[in-house]
Amino acid sequence: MMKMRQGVMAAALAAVAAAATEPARDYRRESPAERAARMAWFQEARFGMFIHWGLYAIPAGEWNGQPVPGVGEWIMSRAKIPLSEYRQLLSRFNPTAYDPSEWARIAKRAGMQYIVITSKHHDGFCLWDSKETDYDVASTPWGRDLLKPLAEAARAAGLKMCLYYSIMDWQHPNYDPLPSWDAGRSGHRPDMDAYVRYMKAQLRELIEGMGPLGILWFDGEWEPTWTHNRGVDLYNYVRSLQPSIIVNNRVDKGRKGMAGMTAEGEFAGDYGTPEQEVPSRGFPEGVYWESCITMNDTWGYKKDDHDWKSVTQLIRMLVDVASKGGNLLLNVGPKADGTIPPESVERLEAMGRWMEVNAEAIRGTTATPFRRHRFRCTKRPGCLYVHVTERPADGWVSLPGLTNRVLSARLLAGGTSLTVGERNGEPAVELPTVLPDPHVTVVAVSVEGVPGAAARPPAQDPETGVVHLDGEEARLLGDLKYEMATDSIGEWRSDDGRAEWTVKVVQPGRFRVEIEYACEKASDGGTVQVTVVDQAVSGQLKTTGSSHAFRRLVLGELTIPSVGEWGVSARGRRRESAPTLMHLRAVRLLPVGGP
Ligand code: H79
Repeated sequence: MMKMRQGVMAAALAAVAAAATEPARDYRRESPAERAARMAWFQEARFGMFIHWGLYAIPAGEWNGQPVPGVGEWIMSRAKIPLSEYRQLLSRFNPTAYDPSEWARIAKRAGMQYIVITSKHHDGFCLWDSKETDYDVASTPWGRDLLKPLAEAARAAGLKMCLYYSIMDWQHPNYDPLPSWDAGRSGHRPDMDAYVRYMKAQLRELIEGMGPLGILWFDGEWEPTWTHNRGVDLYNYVRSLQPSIIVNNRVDKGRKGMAGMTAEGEFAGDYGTPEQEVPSRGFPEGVYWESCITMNDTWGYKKDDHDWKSVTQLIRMLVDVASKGGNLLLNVGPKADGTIPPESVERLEAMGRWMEVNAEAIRGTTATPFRRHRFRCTKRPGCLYVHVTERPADGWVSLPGLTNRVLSARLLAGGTSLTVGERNGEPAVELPTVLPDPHVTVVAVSVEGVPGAAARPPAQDPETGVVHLDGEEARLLGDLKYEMATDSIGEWRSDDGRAEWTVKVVQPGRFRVEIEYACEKASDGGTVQVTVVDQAVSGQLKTTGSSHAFRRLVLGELTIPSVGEWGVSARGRRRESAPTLMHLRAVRLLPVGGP
């Protein structure tokens, strides 16, 4: 819809006049307390539903009878479809089975706390009746807004309504650049200032029409025409319309690739957005993040994508994310008829059954107190939750370095109380002979105070025999530095850098040595050497594509002759003229053969 009523016009002019007299406020500056209060619901939620829905659900991954590789919502780009052709989908969009209350029920029953739906994806199609364009749901046979009814259903179910909005737009006549595959499109006049006015008008419609919203989830910010200044301005604009709103970091240019966290600097955005990955560890308090993940391999519905993650994988992913202090935004891609694929619904129902029993170990918790633990853990004042995925051979879960007095322990499933004792001088809890939940069995350990843990030096896992040495725990010589952003040791700029560990070995024997590393293209071809006492193993480092993409490399085998404390060190040689050697995340010694 495009007509502008006179009242609306007058209101818009008044707003412009008011904005001109008021000093612009920079919403990036707020006190830690203000920020924490604004982020509180997000921090507690831990689990939300992402919904990718639009015209692309109609072709569902197939164009002119041919399967199109890649994610479904990118079909316009992947199949190089001109707008003149793609827009014909408008006349076929009629989701007669759309039932927003059912969607809200599915999310709620899964244990989710919020919904983020694509109000407009990269293709530019708008799921509400926008005054600013005809390229919207009002121009389809369905003919009416899809978002407000969902907002109402979500709120009725106690869920926060949130919107995704793509900055990149393959349809708008002023977006810059015009999509490369559609160079012959007529009437295109690149003008980012005009396009920004369009975005702002739409965002005002959304916030004023659907509000109050939980999150505005921007995306498609990576093209060079989108600048830091524009990002800051848009962030402030959105916050000025609803000061309490949460805005993800893709509003600005600070996002670091798919790892998604925000770079150092004055970047706008309230939280990091890892995409299709979970960070290797958590972040300091006050750093918020949310991993967005698909259940198969596409965001928008694709009829041929059957690569579904299992319920166990999904539950363990939620636990992994919560144990690191983040949120999981799990995607569904509804079909063109308005139904969520049954494979997604089944999985969400199973997650819901798990959450019914175990939600207290997820919702409202914070990250594990342990630097390193056999199992994922979460905590709240008075309680530590251990998410057990496998029964240790001796049946005890040990809590090395726990600083709190343990009062009691029980399984969340069934409430069975468990024996509390000590193992190897550390507090421990005895598990039943059979774990009741094949996905994750949660042990709730009641403690005095807020669960905390003292650091423990690296030690061999007494059960598996594995020695795991984290980059973060190494003593570093030369210029080496541990970098939190990549969770690895970097700055291997001269060949005298060395990382050293001392590890307590309880089961000596033969070990296979492997490293976990990343290596950017320019540094391809260095060598790395790991030494234990007088034995060395080494290997060639091939590029992993970037300093964020980690891979394992087996270096060889060596023997640790006896029980005791042993020194392990890693060093290397760069290829001549290479800027650096690698990023080293971990060294592992894996027992080979029998014990
Ligand atoms: O909506 C879903 C996808 O359609 C959208 N984001 C999710 C939530 C998405 N679009 N593109 N991509 C995901 C992948 C894009 C990756 C790249 Fe980049 C953009 C590679 C180069 C530019 C991001 C920014 C990664 C590196 C820089």
